[in-house]
Amino acid sequence: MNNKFDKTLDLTKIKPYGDTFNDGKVQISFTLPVEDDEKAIVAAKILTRKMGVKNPSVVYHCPLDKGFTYFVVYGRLNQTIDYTEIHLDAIDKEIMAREQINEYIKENIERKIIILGATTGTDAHTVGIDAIINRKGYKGHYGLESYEMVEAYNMGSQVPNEEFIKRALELKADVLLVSQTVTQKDIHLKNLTQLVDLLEGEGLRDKVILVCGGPRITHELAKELGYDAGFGPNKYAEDVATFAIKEIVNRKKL
Ligand code: B12
Repeated sequence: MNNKFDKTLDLTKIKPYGDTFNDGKVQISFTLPVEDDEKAIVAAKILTRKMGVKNPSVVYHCPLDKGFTYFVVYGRLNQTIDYTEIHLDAIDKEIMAREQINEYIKENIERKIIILGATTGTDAHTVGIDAIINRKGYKGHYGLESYEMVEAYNMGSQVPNEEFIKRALELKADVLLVSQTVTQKDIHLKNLTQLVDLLEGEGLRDKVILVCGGPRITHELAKELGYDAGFGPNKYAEDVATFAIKEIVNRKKL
């Protein structure tokens, strides 16, 4: 056994790990709008050095289209971060199963809860909201429509915020679920905050549990935008249902 390698785990100074512990090795990929040639490789190295990466080496490059080149660059980072300094406002990690959720609602809320969901604004991605709401669910996790104690409605995609709110009022929804694939220069973040503003304008914001989700959504981002919670990839109906029912019960206690 070779003992010359650093094996120290110091959570106040963590850095990336590639080949051996604390070696700082990273792999970065990006595209530059130039032809795939020797000059482009030098450009990729200069750019990576500017990112703070030491000894960059271009290990892969290929033309994506005329005038566009894709690169993979390896290198080393000296920077460290203090992992112990990161404090998140995290969502409860104990996720209930569908049956437990139904039982919890029966015992603590004593009526069906009403959940309305949509992909709002210009966003056309429907698969995320369908995964959460539609009966068949996603990856073996049944959707909210299959929950005995949940009345779930899915408005689909490209739903204007005003229409979403109108339907929420008609249904007297307890929980609003918004799916958003944040892209196109962040126009979707503006759409998410517009919904919060409109709900506040209607005096509804505190009366509903407002949750968003999508491939680039984190709980932290959702809170920043004025939502009660946010869910990203690998989250399913039971994650959001557990959060929502606990939140309904907590609010009743206040
Ligand atoms: C299918 C697809 C499309 C289809 C959508 C059709 C449809 N009916 O949905 C079409 C062709 C319309 C499309 C269009 C575009 N797309 Co598109 N699309 C995809 C693709 C291939 C799959 C997305 C998907 O269905 N994922 C599966 C679902 C289940 O995953 P999910 O949405 O993340 O949902 C999970 C979680 O996020 C979470 N979740 C999601 N919503 C919610 C909501 C709540 C309340 C909760 C609790 C949880 C939750 O739960 C789900 C299950 O775990 C992805 C690439 C990829 N492989 O992911 C690109 C992708 C999402 N699209 C992308 C882009 C850029 C676009 C366009 C802007 C392209 C363009 N320039 O025109 C347009 C936008 C059009 C518009 N107006 O919105 C980018 C987004 C980049 C980014 N920043 O993240 C991706 C990642 C492709 C890429 N690599 O560039 N797209």
